[in-house]
Amino acid sequence: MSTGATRKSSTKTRSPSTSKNTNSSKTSKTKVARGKGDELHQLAGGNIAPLTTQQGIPVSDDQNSLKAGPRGPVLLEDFAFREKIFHFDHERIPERVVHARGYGAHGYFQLTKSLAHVTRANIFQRVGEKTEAFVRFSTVAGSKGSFDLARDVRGFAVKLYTKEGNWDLVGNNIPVFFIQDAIKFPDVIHAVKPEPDREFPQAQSAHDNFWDFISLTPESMHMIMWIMSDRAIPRSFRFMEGFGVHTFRFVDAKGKSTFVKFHWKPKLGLQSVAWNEAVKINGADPDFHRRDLWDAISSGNFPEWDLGVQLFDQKFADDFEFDVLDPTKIIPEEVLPVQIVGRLVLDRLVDNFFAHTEQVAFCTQNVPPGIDFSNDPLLQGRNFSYLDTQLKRLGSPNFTYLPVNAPRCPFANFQQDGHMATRNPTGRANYEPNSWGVAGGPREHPDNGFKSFAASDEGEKQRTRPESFADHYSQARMFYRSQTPIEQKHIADALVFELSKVEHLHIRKRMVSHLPNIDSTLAAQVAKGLGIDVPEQAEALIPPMDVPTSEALSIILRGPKSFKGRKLGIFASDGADARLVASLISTFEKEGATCEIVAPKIAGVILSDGRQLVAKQKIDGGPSVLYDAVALIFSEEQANVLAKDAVSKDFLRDAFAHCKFVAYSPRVQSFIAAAGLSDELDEGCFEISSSQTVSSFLKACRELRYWRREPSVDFDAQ
Ligand code: HDE
Repeated sequence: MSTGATRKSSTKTRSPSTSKNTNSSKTSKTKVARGKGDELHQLAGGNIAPLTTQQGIPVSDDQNSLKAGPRGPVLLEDFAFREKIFHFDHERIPERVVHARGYGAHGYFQLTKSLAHVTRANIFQRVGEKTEAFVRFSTVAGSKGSFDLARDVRGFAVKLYTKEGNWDLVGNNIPVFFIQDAIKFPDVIHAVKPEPDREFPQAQSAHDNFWDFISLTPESMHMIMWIMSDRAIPRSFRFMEGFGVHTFRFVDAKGKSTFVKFHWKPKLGLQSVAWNEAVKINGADPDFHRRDLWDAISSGNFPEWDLGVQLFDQKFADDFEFDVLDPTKIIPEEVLPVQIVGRLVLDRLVDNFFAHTEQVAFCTQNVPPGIDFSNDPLLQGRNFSYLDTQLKRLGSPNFTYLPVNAPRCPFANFQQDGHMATRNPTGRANYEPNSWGVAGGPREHPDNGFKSFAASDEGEKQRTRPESFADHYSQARMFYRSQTPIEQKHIADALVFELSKVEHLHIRKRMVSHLPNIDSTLAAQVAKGLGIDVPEQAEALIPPMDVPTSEALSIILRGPKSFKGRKLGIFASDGADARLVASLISTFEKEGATCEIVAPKIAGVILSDGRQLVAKQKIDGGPSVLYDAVALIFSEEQANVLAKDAVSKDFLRDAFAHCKFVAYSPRVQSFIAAAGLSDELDEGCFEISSSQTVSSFLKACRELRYWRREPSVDFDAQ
């Protein structure tokens, strides 16, 4: 023990305690050492549970470590201190190698149409029956602490706790993938992640490595069209579709197989943000998507999706012009309709992020009897990867006992022990066969147990791609040509943006050389946006075909008919017309939308009738990018004052530039002029003064954006 600290003066004692306690009366030293804990405990009436170590030993002082004298060295003997620091040091587990940033919620699946005729899967038998579910949404490339609105695929992973075991449908919000064979997965992910020498850029595909890989991988072109489209910058998880991507099999009680593709369709419709908006949202609110889900569920607006299936047989698969095992292809809904068979509702937030969202372990190989795999080589590779990665992340094969991962149906087998075994069988038999009768443990079930579909596959062992996977451009073309002109412009803009961040000209050119195979106008626009000539067309293994376009691929053509679930930002000033504010709020809330008040000060504003309207955001923290539509309700006097405030003007300028519907109260011309928009106002802008004009504004907002404005405010790829 050190005896170095021999100074006795109590006035030298340092403590985090209150000033009252630091007065150096005789007893103050002891009081200080015992610290806040006791005091707060008493404040709460002594009903707080005592703080203990992990071993249950009550802790007397959690403010000061054990020392040899007030200024002496800390003693190794202090087991409470050591345990606390030891546990803290080990709080982190490895983040997911992909899809690290995610957000989850609990809910249920409810069957609305029986699928008993095609599958024996228990979950699809009884209409009306509910099955517990956990869903985790994610981005792919960014690390756990990255921002929500990266241009990226969104993970849409669903765990369904069925009566015959867990079914993990680990999908994305885009129905195709970059590659056709799982052996290329580490390459595509390495290429998109931060470059290994410099460890940037974070959560972005706009860099040389990504486009170098992509431009050398023509099979990715269909996926690239989706990734460059607004699908990759969704407004929120609640407004995006989900897809199982691969072809799976349903298997009925007699062992007959039907191919199936899974779709999740958001009840609120599809909606995305604009790219310039996404860039700004990431600064204003990096948690934009998780906050949206949190707010929706906590306010009782439970997000909901329909489950749809595309069912087909071997004959359809043989006749279809693309290979149904190729994960870079879709079967258009117009060719094979999506039948709605159930609904997924998220109605419960997690109460501990780590326990649920971080520890949830999705495994594509988790399928109950009645659901089976196809030979899609990506799916087959995933079936190895997911189990493997969970061991790395969660550290023990017993991750299946964690509450979020454990099946809700009974489960029993002879697997035993291992790190953190928390569920241990009792009794003598830990092997099978045994002759211990009932005490001998569980037995296999030849009738009800999982049986793989008896597919007959044979062939020479070879490392090869089937010829039927060789058409890399036709569906990319189909996707591009199925978009409305404004969506096509966004794809071109996105390519110009991304390739402008690529430093090496030969990579930019190599990428653009693929585009004429997709669409010559697209190629010309992107080349122009980059300031280069369209390079010589990349050679296609199979010349692209024109296949019929599909309306279902356009967000705008499948847009919602209402403003439900969206958010109106009301920027109000002192003296704002109280009746107008009330009318806006009641009209939009009746529609099922949320209204958020933005004001110069967080305390809010005093309305024309003298009442105070509390703000949710101070203007500097509530830019218009956070809202789907905006209304400016100012008094004439305050409009003149705010006309001098740059942030207030940005609120309007951005809303206008992002093609939002804008409403404004009468006599705010000075503000609009100061924002430079006096001559720009168009049919997407509404002067509102009565409940009729508020209704017309809402009616317009149902269209979500006034896209007709975009060509006059954004020249990216023009
Ligand atoms: Fe994943 N993927 N993936 N993936 N994936 C993972 O598993 C992998 C692919 C998807 O919220 C990892 O638990 C391979 C397609 C989602 O926890 C890992 C291949 C689709 C999530 C893995 C793919 C997905 C993951 C990392 C190519 C859409 C997040 C952490 C064959 C159908 C799940 C983990 C969650 C996560 C491997 C391709 C969706 C490494 C090898 C295609 C939604 O196992």
